[in-house]
Amino acid sequence: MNPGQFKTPPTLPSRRRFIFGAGGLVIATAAGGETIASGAKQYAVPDDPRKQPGRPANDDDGYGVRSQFARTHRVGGPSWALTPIQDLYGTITPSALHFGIHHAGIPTIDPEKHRLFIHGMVKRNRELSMEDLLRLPRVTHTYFLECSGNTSSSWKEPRYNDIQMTHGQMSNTEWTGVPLRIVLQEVGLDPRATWVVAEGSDAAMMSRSIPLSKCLDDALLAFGQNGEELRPDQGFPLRLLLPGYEGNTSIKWLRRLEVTDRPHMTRMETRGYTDTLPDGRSRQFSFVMEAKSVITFPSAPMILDGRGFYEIAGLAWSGSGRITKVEVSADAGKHWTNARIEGPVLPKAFVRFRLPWQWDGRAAVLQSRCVDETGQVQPTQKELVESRGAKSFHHYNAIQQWGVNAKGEVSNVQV
Ligand SMILES: Nc1nc2c(c(=O)[nH]1)N[C@H]1C(S)=C(S)[C@@H](COP(=O)(O)O)O[C@H]1N2
Ligand SMILES: [Mo]
Repeated sequence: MNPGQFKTPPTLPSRRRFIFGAGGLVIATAAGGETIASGAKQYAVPDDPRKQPGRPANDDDGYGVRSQFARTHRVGGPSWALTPIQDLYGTITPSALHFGIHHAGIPTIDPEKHRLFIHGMVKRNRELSMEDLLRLPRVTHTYFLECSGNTSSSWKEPRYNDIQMTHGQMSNTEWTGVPLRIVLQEVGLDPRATWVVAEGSDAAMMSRSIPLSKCLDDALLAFGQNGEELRPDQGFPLRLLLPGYEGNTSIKWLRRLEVTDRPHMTRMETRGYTDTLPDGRSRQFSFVMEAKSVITFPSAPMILDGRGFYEIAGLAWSGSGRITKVEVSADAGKHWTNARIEGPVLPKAFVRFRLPWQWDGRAAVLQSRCVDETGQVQPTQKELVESRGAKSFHHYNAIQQWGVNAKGEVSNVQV
């Protein structure tokens, strides 16, 4: 982890007074000698630029490199890497910072040799090369991807005191691919078909059964990630991308689709990604990700640099469609204020919400609560545990609470 990695944004010096103008515009005024304008030192002109020749444009192998001063990074282990959502500005997850969950490592696949085999209850079996797929009509859409194990540590104590650990298994990407519908229509479906089993070509041959209705709806055979080819971590050269569904179903390194009339009961849908309910029954095939939001600034383990103005910012999303409302509370849920949602508001994609906040230096509890276009309201921890029980692991979408103490230390609390 990165203890103490947070710095107050340099463009937002603390200990300044603010006037709230018409239209919610926040205008800063000088208060004593602590503003940017008052300190000539802070405007120091760099050393003679002629003595610092710039880097040539062609010294990077044709693929850009980030600033040597940039520090934003994933954290993880051999089978997982977490997105640093606390450090990202807008809604798009840079590909190099996309989280990764790999049940048997990241395979190296030559796209020229890769094939997608489609068989089962179809009129014609087909084997498609990447070249075949790249000739088909394609679409580009922005969708979030969230592992249904994201925030699972919050079902019980102790909880991680770090947002990257609690919420880092999610991302929002501009995906490009061929609608799966087009390929299924091309092979011709047996009218009795109801499911499609998708299999990856990693060592685990990870497979999941997907309802045919989803495959004919917005499912993508994706090869593009934020304008370029997929990263190996994300399934290069080809993955299934099921918008709004739990991340596990978006099979990476996709090599086989078997059209069937029943689910296959694979390991990832029996032993994994299934939850035990309070009455002992199992919640299985829980595909759609629930409405969820989280305040990314401030969040644990940041430390606020004194009282004054801060912009609360966060992300909200729902696997059922568009986010319609995000409310923020700074007093543990007693009062709620509508946050500003930045458009465009896309279905099954992150939205960024923001709300100006004057911190008075006293202990506070920050929360965000979202509503989606189907009317789904993000539940409290208590409501969620009451309905799903404490034996659940996946699909944790309760309201996140960040406690701020008088020293400005932000921590993961439940009040
Ligand atoms: N073939 C294959 N597909 C896979 C996985 C895998 O291990 N192998 N991991 C799944 C899980 S658990 C999740 S949450 C998502 C994560 O996608 P990402 O690694 O691109 O973030 O991919 C899914 N698809
Ligand atoms: Mo996952």
